[in-house]
Amino acid sequence: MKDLSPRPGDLEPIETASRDEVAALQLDRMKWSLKHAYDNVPFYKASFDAAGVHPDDLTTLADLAKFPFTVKQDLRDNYPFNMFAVPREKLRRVHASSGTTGQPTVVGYTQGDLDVWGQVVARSLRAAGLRTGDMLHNAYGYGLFTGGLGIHLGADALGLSTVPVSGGMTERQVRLIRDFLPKGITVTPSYALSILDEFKSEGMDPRACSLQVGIFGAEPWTNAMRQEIEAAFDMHAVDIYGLSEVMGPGVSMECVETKDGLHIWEDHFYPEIINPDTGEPVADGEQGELVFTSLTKEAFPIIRYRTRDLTRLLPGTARSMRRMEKVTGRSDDMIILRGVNVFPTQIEEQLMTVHGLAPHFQVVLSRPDRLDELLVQVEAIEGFTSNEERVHAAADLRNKIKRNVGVTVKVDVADPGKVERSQGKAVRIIDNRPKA
Ligand code: DLL
Repeated sequence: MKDLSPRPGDLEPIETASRDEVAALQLDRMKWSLKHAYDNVPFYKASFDAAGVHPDDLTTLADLAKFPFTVKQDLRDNYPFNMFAVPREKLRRVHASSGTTGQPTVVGYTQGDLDVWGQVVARSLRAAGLRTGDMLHNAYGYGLFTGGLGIHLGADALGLSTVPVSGGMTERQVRLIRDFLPKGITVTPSYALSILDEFKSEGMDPRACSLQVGIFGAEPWTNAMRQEIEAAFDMHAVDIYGLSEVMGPGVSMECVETKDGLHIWEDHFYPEIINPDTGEPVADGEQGELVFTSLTKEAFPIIRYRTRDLTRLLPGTARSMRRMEKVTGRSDDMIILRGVNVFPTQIEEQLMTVHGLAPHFQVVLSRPDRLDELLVQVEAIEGFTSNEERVHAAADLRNKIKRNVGVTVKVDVADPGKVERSQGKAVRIIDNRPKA
């Protein structure tokens, strides 16, 4: 793999500023953001008043803990535009969740917000090793989802040659990579695997393609998956995180030279980790739920938003900003199987170690009697056809999950191509249990 580390002069001053400088900037901006939300969004005025706090009560960063949380339901209740702090005419863009599981949530951006978004995504793409003039194959979905257009904004700001291919039409993805010779690809890790399959089925060697770095996010993925993808494509694989409510992609980013977790762009997004049961903040280094407060957003300020993502905060390394560890899962993706907490990423981690199994899987929950059952549906790799070998691989995975995750599951090894493919975020959990 090529060395893509930054060169002297590549970074913005804030990326290497002292912690004191970062904290001073954060305090100024946080005061502004709380006041902006309180003065312009009736929801925040009501929620601060109900909690007996006022923006003037914030004199240190730690005072933020006095302020109430914001949750997804608050956004739903204020559908479509009641969370906005600026008149509708000031919006230059709206994005929304797909709304497949209820009322969609809507987010909006002023021109100033789009400029900041472009800047943090440009910073993220640069942290991955891309430079002005490089070509980027952007396979995140374009549309209401923030992935495609958010990455595009940053690619424009950095001055990349962007191929806005969006998700889907996998054969065309491979053809364009082959013909255009992009240096980077932005895509969900699960869809990257579909692209990999397509390379192989066309008899092309993915290691010989032009890609030097893949920028993967929008869903959880493991370090085991990183190794698999890096080996398959002979390219770097780095993690990008974000959520629409806070901005979109580019809230935090892993640096290609260290690959040790994601630096949060703390000059714009203030992170906290809380105990998800009590809501109390926990110290850096401790696991919990990630909470964000926007520091500069104009159209859609967001105060103490509970992401449901589980991680911990770590000190900066390649940049001054603190890191978050790879997200292991969302509290609402957590399966509680006969009393044990299980995340799909833990299953992924185990199956990557079993010979003969492909990294395509789904977890099917059912309740045949009164007890929940978990079936891992996974695919055999091409050529792994003998029934005996498959039975052996299934038993191996079952044992590893029992030993390392602590639950008894069933495993079904299917033919290659049998597990449904995603073109964006993978659907990992199929819950067939009767609804209460
Ligand atoms: O997924 C934004 C994004 C697009 C991030 C492209 C990275 C790349 P939402 O659709 O609002 O926004 O979904 C946000 O996706 O709360 C996490 O649960 C999950 N997620 C996003 N990035 C990661 C990641 C975009 N790198 C939700 N690792 C978040 C794990 C991630 N989970």
